[in-house]
Amino acid sequence: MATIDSIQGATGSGTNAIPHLDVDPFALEFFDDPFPTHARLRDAAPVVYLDKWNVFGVARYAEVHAVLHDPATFCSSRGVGLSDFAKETPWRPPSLILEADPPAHTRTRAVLSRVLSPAVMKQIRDHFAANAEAKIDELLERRSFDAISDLAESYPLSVFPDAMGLKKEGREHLLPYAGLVFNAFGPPNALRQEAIERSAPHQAYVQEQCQRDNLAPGGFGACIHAQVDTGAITAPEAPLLVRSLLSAGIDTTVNGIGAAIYCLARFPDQLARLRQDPALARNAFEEAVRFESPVQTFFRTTTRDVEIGGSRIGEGEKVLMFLASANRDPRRWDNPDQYDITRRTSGHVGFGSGIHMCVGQLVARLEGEVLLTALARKVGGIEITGPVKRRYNNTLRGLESLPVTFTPA
Ligand code: OVV
Repeated sequence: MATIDSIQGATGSGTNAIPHLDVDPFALEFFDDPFPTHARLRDAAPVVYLDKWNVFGVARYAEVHAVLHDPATFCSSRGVGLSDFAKETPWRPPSLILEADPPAHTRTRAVLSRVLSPAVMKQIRDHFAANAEAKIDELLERRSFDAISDLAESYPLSVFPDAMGLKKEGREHLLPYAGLVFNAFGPPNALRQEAIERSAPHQAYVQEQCQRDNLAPGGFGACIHAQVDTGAITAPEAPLLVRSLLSAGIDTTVNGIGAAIYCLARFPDQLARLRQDPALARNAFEEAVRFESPVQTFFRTTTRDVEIGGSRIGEGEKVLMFLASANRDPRRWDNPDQYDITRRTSGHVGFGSGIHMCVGQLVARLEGEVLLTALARKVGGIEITGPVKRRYNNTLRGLESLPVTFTPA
């Protein structure tokens, strides 16, 4: 329960006491059903303190948005996980984009923005759409399958590694590597420690595939390396930027697509609405990202004493942003716990917001849109036919198994 740390003056600036909560947002019981605890965190105060990990937390939309939009005060270069890079050695060399602040971030961000631009989406769209249709056709023939392994994983793996320009061999390392990266943002619990213990072969694979010679011409990887020739980045920076796409480009869309299928399976009226109007596919995917928030949390680190939500936080403190909670804050959203594919989703923070907002969001939305478009045209019904199993990760929310039957339209 909330306890009051110190009663300070009720007037004046930045003096509201910050409630301490005994919530562990990286515990398996929390992952099983985070929503009631999100409400508790939001209702406790604009800023809370989590004694379990000695961090501040923001769970309301307004404060999450404020932190995301003040990168000078809430920096990323000390890591966006629990570990403070000013005090601890990172488990891998820091990302040149995720774990960077302006001005360094501005240059690397521009490079990846060009590689994943609207013009590039136009070039890959037809191929991504054809693979989505083929995947839905194949699953309609099988009728019963696992919507996680056979769809949410299988579809991104059928398009993204090829779009990167990766060789065929070794791709089985991609999801374990991403799982490791997202577990590593969390505290030193069993999820993080066991992932790091098993990480060597996955890290070796990724490091090798980031090299210029291992990336096929025309792919995202080769495009990144080509930016060395224009002087935008140095040769040693290119493999690290490829690493960012291999870290963040697959497991995120796996969990985004998994969220969308799980929503449409649980809310058949929304599937019916989507079938009536397949043009809603892109927003149905976006709403699934808001509703489930595949990326649940990120940290920032304060660069100075700062006031937020009427409370003061000192310099060098970790602040945990509950993106998933912001995405269901009733202070911001009508009926936040309803999956509504016609909702005005803009402003959700499932892709973050501000200067670090997902640089791959156009690829994610492309995958989600073309897959849900094919589903809207071809699938008449989705029935959950077996036990739904959750997959546990310190940052990613999604399922291990979702047994379903598709009936044709
Ligand atoms: C957004 C994100 C997640 C994980 C890794 C990275 C980025 C990266 O840049 O490596």
